[in-house]
Amino acid sequence: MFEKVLVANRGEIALRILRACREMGIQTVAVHSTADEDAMHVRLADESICIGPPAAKDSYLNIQAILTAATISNSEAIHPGYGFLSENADFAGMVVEHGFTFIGPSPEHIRLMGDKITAKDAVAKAGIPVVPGSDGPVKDEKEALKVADTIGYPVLIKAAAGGGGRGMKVANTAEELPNAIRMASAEAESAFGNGEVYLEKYLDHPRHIEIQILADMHGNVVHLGERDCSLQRRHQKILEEAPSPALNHNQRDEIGRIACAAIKKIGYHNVGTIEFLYEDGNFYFIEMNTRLQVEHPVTEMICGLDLVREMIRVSAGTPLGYTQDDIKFSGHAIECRINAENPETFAPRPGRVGDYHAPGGLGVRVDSALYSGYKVPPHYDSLISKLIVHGSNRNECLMRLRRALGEYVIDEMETTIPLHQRLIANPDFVNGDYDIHWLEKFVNKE
Ligand code: MV4
Repeated sequence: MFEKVLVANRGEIALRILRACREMGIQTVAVHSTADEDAMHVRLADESICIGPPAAKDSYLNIQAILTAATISNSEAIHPGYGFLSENADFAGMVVEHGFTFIGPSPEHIRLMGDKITAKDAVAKAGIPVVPGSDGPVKDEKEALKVADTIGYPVLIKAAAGGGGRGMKVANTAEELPNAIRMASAEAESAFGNGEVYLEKYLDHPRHIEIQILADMHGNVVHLGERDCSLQRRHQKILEEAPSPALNHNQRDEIGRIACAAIKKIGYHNVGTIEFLYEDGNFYFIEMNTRLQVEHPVTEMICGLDLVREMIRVSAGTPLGYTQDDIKFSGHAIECRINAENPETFAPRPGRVGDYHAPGGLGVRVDSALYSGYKVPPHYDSLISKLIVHGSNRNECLMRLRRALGEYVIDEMETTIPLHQRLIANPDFVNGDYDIHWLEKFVNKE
């Protein structure tokens, strides 16, 4: 096992990783920007190194500074967390070239899944169902019209370098298609420097369901069930739950088996998430995430597994030591993302936290780097706390969640807690009756 790990991240996820390391007897190194001198992750680590000024591009995205910090601290491995450099294949490659272990998949697999076209092609060949569409990039208008004619309108034009919804355009008719392609391609070119686009059948009322997988470097692969992440606003997830209210055991087992077989075939190792759209009983692959995700705790709560510990173990070359039959799902978990934002406009509201008290008690977990007097800096994302609640079933989970949300004290800050309180009182949500468009309508009407 590693003796010392550098955590190339900040906020709650840095704490999450530091905690796993401490439990494993691994020494830790925090890196931080000048804006984060008083941040909790700096205090919780064994050592800390300042890597640059507040702007992320000069600190948490500064590859040279991070590699230098790893060198001078004598670290063996680097955990990237989520966001920042976590899905940067060049960074993963440089980490390895400098003699460190990247706690994550190989640079090749990050690159393969980072391009949405090569990702879709690879998983389709490995047996995963994908959305009907173009076979690779669309070269020109003529080809696009032909594909659209075969699959039927409406169609969605997506950027190969996209993800997170950027560079997507819907075309409802053949008349709309040429302009939609030009616009999607131009947007992708300016945002990513890659104007390549592909075409898919537009699904109009899907759920977003993602499968968590875990694979070691010896060909052992397990899935840890699914998360329903349909509740999003402008491609930002607000609340996630596991299991999905829309799936039964047989559907879970089947898509899980398909996912594991594909992961094995692709030779992928470490944690990963296979994202699907789920509509009218069918799964359609959209993307694969090659990182630890924000919402990983809901999976941990229902399978009783420490995903960060597992990803560190497999990165060190340790075999999983268990099989799919050993994974037992228990109860229901929901995560609420608490952001330092106005709960109506979602405008960021950084600033100083007054009195602070986090919820607790049976089945309640709070992943957060907040403390009383902490100044939430304006330079990074606005996630300040994740409330994760577990219950023996969905109803118990909801009752507990309502109770826990009421316990939060985050004085002198605007947060999205009131939004969550309204959301979990809504009958559609209580019934699990929602798709990817439901939350936008909910926040726009109330
Ligand atoms: C789609 C889709 C409908 N049909 N693909 C949005 C971001 C990217 N991850 C994929 N996205 C979508 N792809 C087809 N063929 C609808 C979306 C989509 C979406 C997906 C998941 C969660 C929220 C969403 C909100 C709007 C659109």
